[in-house]
Amino acid sequence: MNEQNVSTPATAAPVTVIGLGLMGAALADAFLTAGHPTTVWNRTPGKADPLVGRGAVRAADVAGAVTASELVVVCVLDYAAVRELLDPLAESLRGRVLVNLTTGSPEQARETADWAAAHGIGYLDGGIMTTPPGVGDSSNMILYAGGPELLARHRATLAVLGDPVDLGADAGLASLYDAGLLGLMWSVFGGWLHATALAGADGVAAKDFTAVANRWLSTVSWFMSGYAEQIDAGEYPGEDATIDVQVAAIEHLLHAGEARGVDGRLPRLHLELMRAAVEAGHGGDSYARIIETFRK
Ligand code: FVH
Repeated sequence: MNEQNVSTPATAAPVTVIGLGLMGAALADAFLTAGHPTTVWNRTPGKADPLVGRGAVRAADVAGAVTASELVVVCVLDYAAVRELLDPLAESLRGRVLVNLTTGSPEQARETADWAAAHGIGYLDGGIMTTPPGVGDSSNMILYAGGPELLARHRATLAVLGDPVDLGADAGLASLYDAGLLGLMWSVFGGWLHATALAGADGVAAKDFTAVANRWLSTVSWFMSGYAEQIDAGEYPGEDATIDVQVAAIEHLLHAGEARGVDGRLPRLHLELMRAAVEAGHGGDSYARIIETFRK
């Protein structure tokens, strides 16, 4: 146990963590570091050993884990595992708060919230927007949905995992945001890797290109904020740059890639989306207009 990392504020509430895979272990570790009395349980018991060595209490079974704390955090593979573990313990959970940080669909989240409500269980559905090494860093977000009052009551405890972002009363929204934000991440990764391959073909080191790319992303983020206002207004004036001008620009990306033997599927997809907007008569609009293609 690393005593130097563990502080014990008088107000640290007891918490239970069920599921000690890579993420669950990181969550339990963050609670311990912040001085919360932490009870842990995992299907494969040995995964609890390092946490027990840091001061966690090992529950003998899931029922013991559930009854050890008012706040019960679960982070297992999927919702099927959550329900398999907790359905038989609904009565033990009554009056407690279940925080489900397992990844799932909005529909699964809403169904689990309904199950919890039917049994008098407080329910928060969450989406962890980082990987295990980022848990405990307040610059990383953890999205919560389904219980603004519950989140307010337990904010101080949950804040030790990351910055809690309240998405409101609809329990499906953390999963919906999570799925969409992962899609955004994969699109960014794809564009960055394609561009890094392009620059690399002319001898540019990935780290050199990425330093410039990261600055560009903050400008792109600024574009997005402006375009979001257009989307909410349902109007897409091409007052900064039109789709027409971007069709011309993306041709250069395609040609540069072809000349260097770089796979062009990603820019061709963007060109296809832009051309659809142009063919529908919207070439003079801003790039935000392309949301209409996704909506179809
Ligand atoms: N790792 C990450 O970066 C991401 C970040 C965003 C959120 N995800 C989600 O977190 C859930 C758990 O992910 P994980 O990375 O901890 O996954 P594993 O290390 O594979 O651990 C899986 C745990 O689930 C337990 N488990 C699986 N099936 C069952 C079951 N039927 N009954 C009880 N427990 C079950 C497994 O137990 P064991 O195999 O050790 O016995 C692990 O504790 C996941 O939803 C991510 O999408 C992580």
